Amino acid sequence: MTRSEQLFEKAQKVMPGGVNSPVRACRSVGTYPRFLDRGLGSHVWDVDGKEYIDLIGSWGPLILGHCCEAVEQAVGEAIRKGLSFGAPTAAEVDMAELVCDMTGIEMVRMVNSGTEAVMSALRLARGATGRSKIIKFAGCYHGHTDAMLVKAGSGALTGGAPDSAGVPAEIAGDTLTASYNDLGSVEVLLKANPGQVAAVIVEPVAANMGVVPPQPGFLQGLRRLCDENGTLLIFDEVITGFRLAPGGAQEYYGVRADLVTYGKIIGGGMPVGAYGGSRKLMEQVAPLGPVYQAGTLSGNPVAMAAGLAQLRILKSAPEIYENLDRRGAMLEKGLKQALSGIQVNRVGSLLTVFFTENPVTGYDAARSSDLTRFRRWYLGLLENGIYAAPSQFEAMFLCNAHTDAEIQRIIDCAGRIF
Ligand code: KE4
Repeated sequence: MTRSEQLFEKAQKVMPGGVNSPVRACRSVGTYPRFLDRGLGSHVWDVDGKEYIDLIGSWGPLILGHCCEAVEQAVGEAIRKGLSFGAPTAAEVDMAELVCDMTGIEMVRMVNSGTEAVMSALRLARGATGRSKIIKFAGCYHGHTDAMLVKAGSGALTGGAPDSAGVPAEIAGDTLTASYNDLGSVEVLLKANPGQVAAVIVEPVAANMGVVPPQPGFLQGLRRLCDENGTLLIFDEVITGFRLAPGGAQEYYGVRADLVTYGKIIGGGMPVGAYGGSRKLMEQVAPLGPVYQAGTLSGNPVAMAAGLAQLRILKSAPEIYENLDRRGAMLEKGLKQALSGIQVNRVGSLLTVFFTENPVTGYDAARSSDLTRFRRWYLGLLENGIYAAPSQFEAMFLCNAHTDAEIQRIIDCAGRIF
């Protein structure tokens, strides 16, 4: 038995599925998870000493790679001053000012995960509008807050049904489900629920059904429909924030949301989420306003140090985004040449290979992908020292530490798998 297998055996006795987050269990690709021991730049090593090119990067946070010197140094300095105070610190002000400067939002509140950011933004949208209903999109994932663990209800126009045990039907009933890249499906729901929809929440680039870019006009159309219906537009930028551009998808697509949620990159690898928007909206949040939200470790100084170090580099070096996009394009082109019967969807450094002949512009097309071929793809990459997401419905995350040679190695490997 490998050390990973031994650890997994032990882990399953004391943790549900042996993991602290379901996707890590590798259940959809029929293998055991490789327990990782360390990372450096674009590489990780598992507990058996095997080295991999890392295409997960902790699911997005490590846009500068593992053990980025500036991030490590900032964390080291912060740790020596104390781990947590539960009191305001200068680092939180620096972080808030930097996030507002990079994204164009006026106020921001730090929380501890993307889920918490979404949960808080939804409550704020409901509190600010006095409305209860939320529109989300099938195939988009926004963390595990009850209102987002909802699938389309029986009637297309009726409220949703729980998509997890433990989510009360009453809560699910206030979440309506539309189709990504289908403005008509949003319009129908807004018309069927006049004056009742607090917000539309969307991943500006869907990355949890695999990567599905917004069709031209889709985001602009959502902005228009929300304005016409007094509904708030929430961009869930937990993945796209600070990845597509310093200002995230708002900058990349030139569409402003009313509220934006962040996670992953904002923490530099530490547990950080955030939500923000206009001063008018954010002043509704406690202690100023009636919408309550709180957190013991929100704005934690060590986490702020990591996030600040990473964001400051991203702000100061716009060429990083050109490099990420160039390498993404190189990988996309190479995979399309190496493999047949696939679609490659990419936005910048986010990329997914779908094993289907159909263009993947939405959730149904994504689900038409051949999961048996995907499984072979995943295991073939792993055997060749390439660590990719163990699910068809995730993204590859390129980081600034990936080299052209590594991109070429991934392409060459793809050509050997099939
Ligand atoms: P967290 O609570 O996991 O920090 O963020 C939830 C979340 C919110 N919004 C979007 C668009 C997200 O992608 C996520 C979480 N992303 C997944 C990967 N697709 C995290 C990986 C995991 O669940 O272990």
